[in-house]
Amino acid sequence: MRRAGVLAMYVSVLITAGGSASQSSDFHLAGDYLLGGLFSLHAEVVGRLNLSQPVVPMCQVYNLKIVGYSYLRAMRFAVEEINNSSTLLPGVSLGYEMVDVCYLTNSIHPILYFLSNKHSVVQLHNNYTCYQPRVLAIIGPDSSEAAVIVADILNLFLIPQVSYRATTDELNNRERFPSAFRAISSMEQQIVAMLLLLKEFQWTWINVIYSDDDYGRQNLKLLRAQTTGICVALQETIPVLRRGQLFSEDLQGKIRAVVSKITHSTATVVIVLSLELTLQFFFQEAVRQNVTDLVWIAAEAWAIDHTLYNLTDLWKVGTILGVAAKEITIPGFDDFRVSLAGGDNGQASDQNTCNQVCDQCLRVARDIDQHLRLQGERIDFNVYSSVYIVAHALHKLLDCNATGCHKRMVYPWQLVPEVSSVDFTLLNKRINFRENGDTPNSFEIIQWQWNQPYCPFKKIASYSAKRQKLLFNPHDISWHTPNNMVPISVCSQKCGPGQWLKPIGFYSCCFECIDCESGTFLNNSDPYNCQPCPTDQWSNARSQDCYPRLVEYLEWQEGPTVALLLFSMLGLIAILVMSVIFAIHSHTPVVKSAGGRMCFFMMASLVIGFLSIPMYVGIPTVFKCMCRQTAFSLCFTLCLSCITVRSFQIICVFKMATRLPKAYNYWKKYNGQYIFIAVVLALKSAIITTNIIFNFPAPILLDVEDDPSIVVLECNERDNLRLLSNSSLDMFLSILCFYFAYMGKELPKNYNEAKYITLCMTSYFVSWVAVFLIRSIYQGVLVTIFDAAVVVINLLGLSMGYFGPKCYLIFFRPECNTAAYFQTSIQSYTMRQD
Ligand SMILES: *[C@@H]1O[C@H](CO)[C@@H](O)[C@H](O)[C@H]1NC(C)=O
Ligand SMILES: *[C@@H]1O[C@H](CO)[C@@H](O)[C@H](O)[C@H]1NC(C)=O
Ligand SMILES: *[C@@H]1O[C@H](CO)[C@@H](O)[C@H](O)[C@H]1NC(C)=O
Ligand SMILES: *[C@@H]1O[C@H](CO)[C@@H](O)[C@H](O)[C@H]1NC(C)=O
Ligand SMILES: *[C@@H]1O[C@H](CO)[C@@H](O)[C@H](O)[C@H]1NC(C)=O
Ligand SMILES: *[C@@H]1O[C@H](CO)[C@@H](O)[C@H](O)[C@H]1NC(C)=O
Ligand SMILES: *[C@@H]1O[C@H](CO)[C@@H](O)[C@H](O)[C@H]1NC(C)=O
Ligand SMILES: CC(=O)N[C@H]1CO[C@H](CO)[C@@H](O)[C@@H]1O
Repeated sequence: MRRAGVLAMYVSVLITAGGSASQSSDFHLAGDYLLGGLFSLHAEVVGRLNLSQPVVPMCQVYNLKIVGYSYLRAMRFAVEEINNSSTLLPGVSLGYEMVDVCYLTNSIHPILYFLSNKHSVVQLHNNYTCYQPRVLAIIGPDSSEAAVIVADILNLFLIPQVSYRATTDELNNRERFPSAFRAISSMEQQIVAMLLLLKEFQWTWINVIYSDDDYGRQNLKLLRAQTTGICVALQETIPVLRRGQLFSEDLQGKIRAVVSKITHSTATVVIVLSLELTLQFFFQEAVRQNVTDLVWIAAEAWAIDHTLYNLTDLWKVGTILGVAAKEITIPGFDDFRVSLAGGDNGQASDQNTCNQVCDQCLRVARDIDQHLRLQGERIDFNVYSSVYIVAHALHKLLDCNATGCHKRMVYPWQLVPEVSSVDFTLLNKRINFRENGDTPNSFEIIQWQWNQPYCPFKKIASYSAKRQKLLFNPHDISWHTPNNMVPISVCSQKCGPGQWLKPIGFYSCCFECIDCESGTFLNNSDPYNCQPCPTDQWSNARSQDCYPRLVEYLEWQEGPTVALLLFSMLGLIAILVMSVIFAIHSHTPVVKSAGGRMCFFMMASLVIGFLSIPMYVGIPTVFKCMCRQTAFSLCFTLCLSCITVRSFQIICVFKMATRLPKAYNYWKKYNGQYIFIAVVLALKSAIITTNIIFNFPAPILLDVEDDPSIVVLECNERDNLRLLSNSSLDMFLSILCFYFAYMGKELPKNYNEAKYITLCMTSYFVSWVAVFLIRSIYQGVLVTIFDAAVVVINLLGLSMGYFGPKCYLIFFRPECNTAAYFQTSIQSYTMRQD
């Protein structure tokens, strides 16, 4: 049954002549082992195929593609060099069979030819383990599409295939293509290089045009998958001429529309992901429509295409940059390319298959020799290295040593593992398939130059696949712009510092710039949102950072401070002077009636009060806040209680002493006035202590409503309840004071202090009401000034209002300051009473 399955069927391959080549030519070279080469010497542009007959298309009817010939010669050069070499494959001769695939048109026929045996027969088996096809390995073909077609067929036969220009990532698929290798970096690396180029010049707004074929679509897919931070303004296809199709009006119209869209786009950078042939018409149309000053980024496929380079007036379209294979000079190849090696220029008389002829190749190559030399060996090196890869694999397979090889029959599938494990150095370049089945021959960025005929494609940067980096030679690029400025291609200009991006539509590259509000800032890590400043910091509008808020407090050098200090100083001096006067005149009736020793209590407390004024100035500290809360409060209460007691005593002397002599005696005996003062002070101290415990007077930062850039540093005493409890005792004392003053209003003039006390108390009441009001309306330093001013006014009021008139009497009315005078006035009072 199994044998029946192994049906032997013979496929006859169309052959024009039989037998193997005996003479060297561009297409054949006899050897112990043959390599197949697939090159595009012609490309499909003109002519119509005859589709009504099953014949292999003849490439000669198409336009010549001279770079293909250069690649073909590179293979020939490599094979001859290996033959001549005494170290690589010593004693073994390599041969080749090369066929023109004319781009995509003729891919299958050459494969059948390579697969067939000496008799031009491909046997149909189930098991090709022992099958010996014509060639041992295949180099090429050039385009990705053709390479995939060829690989699909070869994967059954496990014939090693090394592509020199097919960048498609499909070939990386080891399961699908176990025997396909690539001597060029992948499409993906090309896209990475392009994106790095965009990034380098900050082009974030781009047009992409791609050919309507596998090459265009695959590249586009890779590009779109990686464009983070880059927006595609316009994405258009360029129609591709199909097999046998002629360039039509319809096609022309489509191209015209694409060019027109590009001219109207706001993006100035155009990425062109297309094979070279499609672009002829496109760029002709671009020139016709006067497209200028754009930046074109060429895919590897057309990056060094000399036919496009030679288009009339193409220089007008702007700057053309391209991702090209690295240039590696092959010594001797330039001369070899145009030499008539082997005495045969390709018109082999014994050709075995069609499309192994190119009458004009050598002549045209010689015509443009100069140009080919200038563009440098890029893909040529890939072809050259492909041949070396196979040769090294064979060298290993044949167990070669320095002098010879173990020549024997080998099957192509035996070569596959050797190819995948090659590792050698060629022209100082390490070659292996360690990474993804690619050789590390990477890309570089070139610029098309029209004004320098000796360097049409100038290298401006090299791409390192390992580091994913472009290394630029600065100043190498000449832009078609005034002052050689780098062209700008952005949807929206960059925002200024402190502006956030408000996206327009769904493009991340198009945005409005909006200023961050004050109190917020823009952290560069998030350009789409302004972030609020920390609470102790502030920012102006359009800020990138916050600064600490301005801390305000009453400063020493300010006008109000100076005035306050001046007044308290004067008050202090006045009190000191008065205390001296009182001390000198302590025996006089005026001093005695004013309270005698008690006056010195009051004066001392007033001195302390005045000394506490500097506590309101400068940076508040816990100590200062504590002083503010205690010093004045205690002093004031002490003074008040003294005055109250003294008023009470006078009333007593005149009224109580006569009516309630017992009570008066008790009062005198137990020093009632000091007990009273002590009790009041104790009460006050208790109130203050409670306040301090419940509301510790530490400095705090307070916001100012009108100006958020400022904070006020002040003592934590803005508690009205506390204020109220603090002054309630004082209030009570004041009211008592008032009451006694009122009761004694008919007393002798020298005992009657009603009007002075009223004055002091009124100023006290008014000022505290004002403090309440000011505190509820204003914030900030003004309140501190006001607090201090109130303290100064009250202290001055007490000292001037109470002690001032007495000093006046002592100095200017000494006649009133006598015991006799007091006696008289008391007598006249008692008389009036009666
Ligand atoms: C195709 O070939 C046939 C036979 O040679 C011929 O009659 C026909 O005109 C050809 N068609 C074209 C389009 O050349
Ligand atoms: C190989 O050697 C021959 C003569 O030995 C020489 O003519 C030819 O140029 C050499 N080929 C290469 C590629 O070196
Ligand atoms: C294929 O043929 C070879 C040699 O004839 C044999 O060793 C091998 O087992 C065969 N493989 C299969 C799957 O039949
Ligand atoms: C291009 O410019 C030329 C001359 O400057 C002009 O004659 C022609 O009409 C322009 N073409 C287009 C499509 O604008
Ligand atoms: C460019 O075109 C001119 C004629 O238009 C031709 O003579 C020249 O050889 C071409 N150069 C290249 C490099 O193709
Ligand atoms: C090299 O290999 C050949 C054949 O395989 C063998 O005859 C010869 O002895 C080897 N020479 C050396 C130096 O190993
Ligand atoms: C800005 O953002 C970065 C990263 O999120 C963070 O490390 C940094 O602290 C931020 N800066 C400010 C001022 O918030
Ligand atoms: C070792 C070997 O076979 N060398 C041959 C390689 O090919 C050239 C012709 O191009 C012959 O001259 C060498 O003998």
